[in-house]
Amino acid sequence: MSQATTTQPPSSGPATSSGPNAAAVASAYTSALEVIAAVEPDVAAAIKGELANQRRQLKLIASENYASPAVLLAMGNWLSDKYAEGVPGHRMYAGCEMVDRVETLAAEHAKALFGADHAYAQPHSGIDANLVAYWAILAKRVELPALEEAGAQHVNDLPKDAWDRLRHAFNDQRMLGMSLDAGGHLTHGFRPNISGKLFDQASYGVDPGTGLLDYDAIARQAREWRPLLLVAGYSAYPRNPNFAVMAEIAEEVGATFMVDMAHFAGLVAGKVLTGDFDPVPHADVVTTTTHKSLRGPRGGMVLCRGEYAPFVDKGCPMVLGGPLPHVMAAKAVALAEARRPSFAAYARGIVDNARALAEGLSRRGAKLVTGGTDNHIVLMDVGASFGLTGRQAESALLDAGVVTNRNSVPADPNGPWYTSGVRMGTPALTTLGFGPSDLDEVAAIVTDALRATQPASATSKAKYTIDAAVAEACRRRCAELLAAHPLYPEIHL
Ligand code: DSN
Repeated sequence: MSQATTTQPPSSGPATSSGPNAAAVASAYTSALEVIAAVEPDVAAAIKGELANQRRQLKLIASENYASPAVLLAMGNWLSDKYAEGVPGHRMYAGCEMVDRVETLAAEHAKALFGADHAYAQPHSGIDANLVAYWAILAKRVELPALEEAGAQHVNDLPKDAWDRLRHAFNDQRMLGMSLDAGGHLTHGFRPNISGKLFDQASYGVDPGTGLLDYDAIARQAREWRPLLLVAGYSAYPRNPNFAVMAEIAEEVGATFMVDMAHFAGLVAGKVLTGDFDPVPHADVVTTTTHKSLRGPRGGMVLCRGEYAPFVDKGCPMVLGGPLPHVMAAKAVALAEARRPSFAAYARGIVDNARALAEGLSRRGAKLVTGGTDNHIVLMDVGASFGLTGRQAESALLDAGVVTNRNSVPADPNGPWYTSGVRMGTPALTTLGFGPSDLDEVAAIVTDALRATQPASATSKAKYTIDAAVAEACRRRCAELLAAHPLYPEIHL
């Protein structure tokens, strides 16, 4: 396997510090911003403003991170100017040698890192990766048998009546996925997303007493529902699903097993999740984003067994626009970083920090969904803990210098907009070099801020008041933590 040759951050220390490359990184950004400012100064100002904001606030959004300067710089260049529909060596445009090179590097790094048969690095986002996966599964499980039955090689060869039957068959398939209020994702068959309009979806939830997945109940539901596709993966579940058990359930009912590991790909890459908890050996298709715990550029990726590869590779132009070669280059850099031993230490740090945050919150009286965490997520029930809605708590925490997002809790009385929960995650702060004692102080800031917050009236689920002196003290404590763990310290703007 070839290694990425791009300049990379040092293999120890926070990934946001460039070590011996610090001067080069500082000068690259200073020069780039000068060039941008000469054309549209407001854009240069917004870029600087975003860094200032990120330096000012404690980032506890579970799906965000800080990519390294090498990853960020790999995106700002002329690879962006190339069209490259198709796959490496088989494109619709001439002159794609360098795009082939970066796409192949990204795929090879991903295969080696995750032990996958095949990797497809083109998806532009997690939604796109899931769409590629759904259409690949439909192509293999529904379209291919229809073509074989008609003795046709290609959909264009089907007579109109056979094509009409196939179009209806695409829309007549069943999916079983995790319910939204248990921590599932909108793209797993919910009506506001295209997946819910395409598939007839049923959801599995969690045990109402423990908040944990109940595999016997899921198996019973799968036997009854007989889905074409069983989907596992979450965006707000603080424990680790057992993918070996889920794969057995899928096999028993003849379903394709897909795992969306967007949230926890970094924990898989860093070998925190192994055996039954590593989705790659157990699933037919695995989708991910590259910018969450994996700490790469904003984008998506699909891994699959060899038998699904020819269908996955048709993602563009099936559901994707032209690939983004500059982003695939950055994915290759990030995946090369994730293959280093330091990334495994980072992944362990994410989980240690999440535990410290959960313990710190619980010790101070907060109620957590499932009582704690085994992964990077802590889901706090702010209704039960502080008498607030998620919306009120999210806003009050922002006043206190902490960025989170509100999230439903199981059987949420406040619905998906106001919610009763606040979701927190540790990938970003761990990248900055925060350790468990820092996360205990974060837990103290969060609980101090929320204890000083009240609903503004009995009728509004959004309005709140926070004690101004407490908010100011919390912001000062956040600033102290961030000063000890600076973001891109070499960049002075
Ligand atoms: N937006 C992502 C998250 O925050 O979990 C999922 O799509």
